[in-house]
Amino acid sequence: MIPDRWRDGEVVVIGLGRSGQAATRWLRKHEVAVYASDVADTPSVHETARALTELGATVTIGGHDLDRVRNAAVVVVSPGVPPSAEVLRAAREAGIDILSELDLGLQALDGVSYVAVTGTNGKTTTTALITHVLMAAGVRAVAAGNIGTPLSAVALEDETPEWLVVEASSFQLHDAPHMNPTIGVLTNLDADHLDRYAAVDEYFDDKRLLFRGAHEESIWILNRDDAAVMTMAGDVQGTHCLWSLQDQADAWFDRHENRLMLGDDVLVERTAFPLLGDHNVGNALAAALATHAAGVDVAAIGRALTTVAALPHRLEPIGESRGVLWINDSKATNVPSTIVALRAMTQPYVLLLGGLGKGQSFDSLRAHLDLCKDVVVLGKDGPTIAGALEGAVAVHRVPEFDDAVSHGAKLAQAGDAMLLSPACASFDQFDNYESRGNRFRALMETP
Ligand code: UMA
Repeated sequence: MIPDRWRDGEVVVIGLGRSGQAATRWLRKHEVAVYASDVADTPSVHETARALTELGATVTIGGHDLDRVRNAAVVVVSPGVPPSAEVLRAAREAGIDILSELDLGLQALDGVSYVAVTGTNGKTTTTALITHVLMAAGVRAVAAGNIGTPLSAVALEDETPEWLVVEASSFQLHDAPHMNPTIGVLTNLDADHLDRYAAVDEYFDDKRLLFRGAHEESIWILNRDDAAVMTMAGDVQGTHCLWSLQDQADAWFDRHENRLMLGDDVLVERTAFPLLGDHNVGNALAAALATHAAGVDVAAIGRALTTVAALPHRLEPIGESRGVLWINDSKATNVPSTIVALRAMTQPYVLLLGGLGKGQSFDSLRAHLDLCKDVVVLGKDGPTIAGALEGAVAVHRVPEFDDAVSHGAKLAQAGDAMLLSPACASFDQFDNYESRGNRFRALMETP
């Protein structure tokens, strides 16, 4: 798949996180000349630079050589680099093609059937559920993309999977002209990433790119309860399969009988599916439709859904301390995700909110605090959240994360839950949401 043009010149890789490293390794394995660079100048980027230099790549850190970028055969970009970055502007102005690492991976894995999953929330869980069901049915499936393993890293493996399950973020879809999944899933659409996009429509435009390769054989798995999803998918070519929590659909939740259905067939009793919250019922219905379309029978899907575990940092019950159930939902980095968690709660709870907001309003949280006893607000945007919740619930302002957790733990009583579902990114106090969730767990274990 490597065009002669790339071999004649130099491929430029921007960003040396997981994506940039995997892309560089894959290109070097195929003996393509690579110039890779990162604006950061940290010990870990130094270590990456050393390893990639050993493979024959030219690497600079602490900035990008824009002249080299302007002469690239193609630019491969990491998802964390915004289109507005100077380096990408320079490439665009010089007329250089820009591909996301995801697109490079799709090309490298050409011929492998794949499910692509996108949406504002639920895409990681849905990706994991689809992979779990396929694997339980004996299919060699691999989850990749935004869920953590770059596609180029999958392409580096000796064994090619039978099915790929690709979680695609809007950032990755932005420069992915080869996106053309066998099965595509759109979980839901809501405002997000307003720190990167000037307006919600711009963000939705990137999500729409899931459908860019649509053709008659495409299969689309869509959330019928989400009007924005139905509008976006509208008359996209291919077969549309719908799931609903409200009404009968191709896959649906029979609330009366408390069971998940695929058409007229019972998939699984709700009580036998271990994940908390209606939203996870929706994720399971989407996964059931996707895996059924991939050839797994109803009974095997139902069995597999009884053996799933909560993903780390996603509404994950992590243990009990003095009769209080601690729930780690650190992955909830936006308001809609936190609302989903609040709606899943079935016992009184103390809520930890705050961190670095993404520009959206926190007012909509007020309507979902029925079982919430106290809110502890923390981090850079804690004061904004406190202002938004004023009068709706008791609010305690404790800026530092550790102090906020120990304050929350003092407020919670036996029978309550302690819920970390921050509605904010973690970058004001942590490297990422995983570190924040891990710290929460550590504080539970050593009160
Ligand atoms: N950088 C530059 N120049 C710039 C700007 C940034 O060199 O002008 C550098 C940064 O210093 C950084 C790198 O570019 O080193 C960007 O790396 P990255 O953030 O893309 O990191 P990766 O490790 O490659 O992780 C990415 C995804 N990160 C983002 O989308 C922000 C990971 O999703 C994904 O798991 C991984 O690829 C593998 O596919 C994380 C994420 O937060 C989980 N995703 C967002 C979300 O879920 O909300 C979209």
